[in-house]
Amino acid sequence: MPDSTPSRILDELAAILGPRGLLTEPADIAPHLSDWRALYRGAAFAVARPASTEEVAAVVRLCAAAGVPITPQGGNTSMVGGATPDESGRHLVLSLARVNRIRALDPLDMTMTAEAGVVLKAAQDAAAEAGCLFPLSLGAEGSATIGGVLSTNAGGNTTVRYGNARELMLGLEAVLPDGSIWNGLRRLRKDNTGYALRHLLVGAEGTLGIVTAAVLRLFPRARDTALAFCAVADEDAALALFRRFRDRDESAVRAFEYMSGTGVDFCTSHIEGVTLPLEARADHYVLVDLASPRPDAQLREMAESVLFEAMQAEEVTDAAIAANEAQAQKIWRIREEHPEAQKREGASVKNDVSVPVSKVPEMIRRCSAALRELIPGSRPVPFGHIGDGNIHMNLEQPEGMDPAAFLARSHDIMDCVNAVVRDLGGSFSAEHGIGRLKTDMMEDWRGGAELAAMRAIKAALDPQGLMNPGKVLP
Ligand code: FAD
Ligand code: 2HG
Ligand code: ZN
Repeated sequence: MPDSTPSRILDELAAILGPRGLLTEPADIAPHLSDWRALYRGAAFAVARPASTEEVAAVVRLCAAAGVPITPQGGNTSMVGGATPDESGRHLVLSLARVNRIRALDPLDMTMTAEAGVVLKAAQDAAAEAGCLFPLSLGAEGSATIGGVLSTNAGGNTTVRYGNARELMLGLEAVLPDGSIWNGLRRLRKDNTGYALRHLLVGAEGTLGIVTAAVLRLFPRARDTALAFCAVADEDAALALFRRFRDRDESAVRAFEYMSGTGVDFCTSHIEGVTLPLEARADHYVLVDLASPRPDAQLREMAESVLFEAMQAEEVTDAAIAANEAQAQKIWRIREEHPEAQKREGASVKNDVSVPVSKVPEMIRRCSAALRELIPGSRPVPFGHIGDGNIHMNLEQPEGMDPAAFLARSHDIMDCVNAVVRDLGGSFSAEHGIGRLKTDMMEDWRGGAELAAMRAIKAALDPQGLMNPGKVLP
């Protein structure tokens, strides 16, 4: 650490943050040093927990003057090691957990101004209390924060209807790498005033500054809903069913999720309370979630009619429609528990990929065959957001194989999937981001003019390279 010793920095941090705002004991710091997947274990000399934008700015200014690298952290649910510091011990982890007020909610503007540390579920609840909807929804919503979902441009289950986090953001407040506060909390639907700085920070994974608050878009709440869980003949049938629902009423399709038989088997065998709502097991399933702000939308009737047609066409082989909200939530668990169930089954390698929606069936089939050939006995577990072309093309270890030996093949597995994805015009990183896990793929996929422009932006905004170093850019 140049010039200033850690103890000097610690004194100055303590003066800014007070006793509740600075963690230095190893036991207190430990939960901030590893990721949800346990892929990385880093080190940090302290965790700063500022309680306001001004405190964030003071910490960033101090670090900029002292040359201290910062790892921003929200709910620490990153799937790519994005919020974990490296092993050097030189980093300060900057947790936004205490910058967590909802500053304003306006049902006429249909906006909410929320600070970065507001947990996604709390933002959803605040919108619901005001009779509105904040639609971003993902399995980690009980921990992930507004700052985190914007910094990763998270997608989740409702992208098909409402877009990614980026589309749900109108304005932003951030602390830039020099410690200056940029207040761009504008509640405007139209605002063409030069470069869209807010969109640069969204998806930057903390490498261009610290998001401290955002203006989020709200929507009318659902007054009619219906949820169906279906066994489908194959991947093409899943897509054909998506098209049937979309053609009937695109605006009603809130989520359309695919699951393989293998993944659902893992959930029903490992997760308490998760059961199959159908009579027989199948190799392919789809969850269809319909919602409308119109109380008379008759979505249950619509679902029944579309499923009847799909059954006659032999696309759907069996289906259950939730009778009430409790049943709907129970069915959603089959989908949401996929990451946890895969963890309990053993070691797995994740491939968060996207292809044009029309190519999803081919992608799943080609990847599954190639992966089985690469590692005999391995179990492909494709699942996810088929309605927007983003499938988690994950691979579970063969039964009985040493997990470490399986994980040693991670790069071969990712390369195998990525070769197919590239051939189909897709992306190697759909919604989880690059973090630390995928930096070495950036040159290959985004090299040339695109990566050069990204590096120029990074150098202009963060010339010392102190904001989340080692992430995103190789
Ligand atoms: P963190 O994990 O703390 O950080 C994520 C990245 O953002 C890091 O690079 C960090 O440095 C940076 N960062 C965090 N806060 C700030 C800030 N205020 N300013 C600047 N940078 C910041 N993701 C999806 O897209 N869709 C899903 O469906 C989905 N499902 C998930 C299910 C489970 C069970 C889990 C564990 C994760 C899932 N994720 C999903 C991944 C993860 O939840 C998202 O990436 C989420 O957006 C991360 O939010 P967070 O607050 O936990 O951020
Ligand atoms: C989901 O959609 C998340 O559940 C996690 O994006 C995906 O575990 C995964 O691979
Ligand atoms: Zn996902």
